Amino acid sequence: MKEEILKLFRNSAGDYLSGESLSTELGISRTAIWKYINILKSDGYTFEASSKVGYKLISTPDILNHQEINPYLSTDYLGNEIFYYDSISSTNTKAKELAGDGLKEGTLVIAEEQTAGKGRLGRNWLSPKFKGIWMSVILRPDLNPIEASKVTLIGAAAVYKAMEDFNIKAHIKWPNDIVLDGKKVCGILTEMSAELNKIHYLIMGIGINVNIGHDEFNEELRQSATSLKLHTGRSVDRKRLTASILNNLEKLYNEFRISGTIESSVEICRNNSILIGRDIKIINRNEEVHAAAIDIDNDGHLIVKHADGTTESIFSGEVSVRGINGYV
Ligand code: BT5
Repeated sequence: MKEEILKLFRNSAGDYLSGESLSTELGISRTAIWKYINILKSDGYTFEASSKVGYKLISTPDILNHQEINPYLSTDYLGNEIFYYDSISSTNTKAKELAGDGLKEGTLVIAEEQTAGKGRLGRNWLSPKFKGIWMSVILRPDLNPIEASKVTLIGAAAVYKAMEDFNIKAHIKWPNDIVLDGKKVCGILTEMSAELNKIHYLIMGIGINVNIGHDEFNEELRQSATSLKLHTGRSVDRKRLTASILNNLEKLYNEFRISGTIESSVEICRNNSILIGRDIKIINRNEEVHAAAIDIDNDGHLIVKHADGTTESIFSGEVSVRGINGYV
């Protein structure tokens, strides 16, 4: 009912709605309307009330639940169902649990804060409350498990496009980072449950530093991480950005579902790559190799050229890539 009341206010283009009209429209008593308005107030919505003309919605809270994201979503299935948490250990862990219970492709888990956010290979992911977008999507692609890393590129391309919608020009650092001003602003963690030749489900976890301030990063991250707010100098609307990522993700993922190719995503990753044309370090467990990044092929592999002139195609798996002198 809360969502239906909000919908009426959103459609009223900032006008007052009387208790009576709300009551008639929704088929509940005026006392019930008044109760719901009070609940919405305690959720962080503000209303102007006038005894003559009724209520006007003044502002909505900066939270990422279904009722706040849905008005900006144009997807068919991504984000239809949203599991929203004020605080959680890791949205990826929760999404895995839900996927194991059989929840549908497109189901989204989103939290205002993660207390044990995960990076790749057991690394940590800083996820302070209300300052970022910490979310995981359940996907069920019909794909051989060795090709799962392709999906990470679709995620990176979607985040890139969403930032572009906000006039923010980022770069993609293959395979799973988005970079601004030479620093990491977003990381993607794709995890899966599979048999030898069949994926049961895949979880795409996306973490974006939206409104994190300089002081909220620890000493180490200050060198390598940034946020959209630090880059633009102003707060960025997390709801619209979340919806824009999902809108872009569904488009790019649909191409893949229908044709099996990730060409549009690869093109975005290739054209906006921070690595191509640079000398890089490829770190695989304890081994470190220097090479020149020269391309990303249509399957999403990074093509590098070694000092002896041979080329190699690298698929993300467990490798980390760094610039010769630092993060990029
Ligand atoms: C990643 O790992 O970049 C994947 C991050 C995925 C986070 C999302 S949030 C929603 C979902 N739920 C989760 O639990 N995770 C996903 P990797 O490439 O391994 O990078 C991890 C490294 O990035 C760490 O070792 C730090 O050095 C650095 N790091 C940690 N937190 C950061 C942050 N907020 N911003 C930038 N860098 C960070």
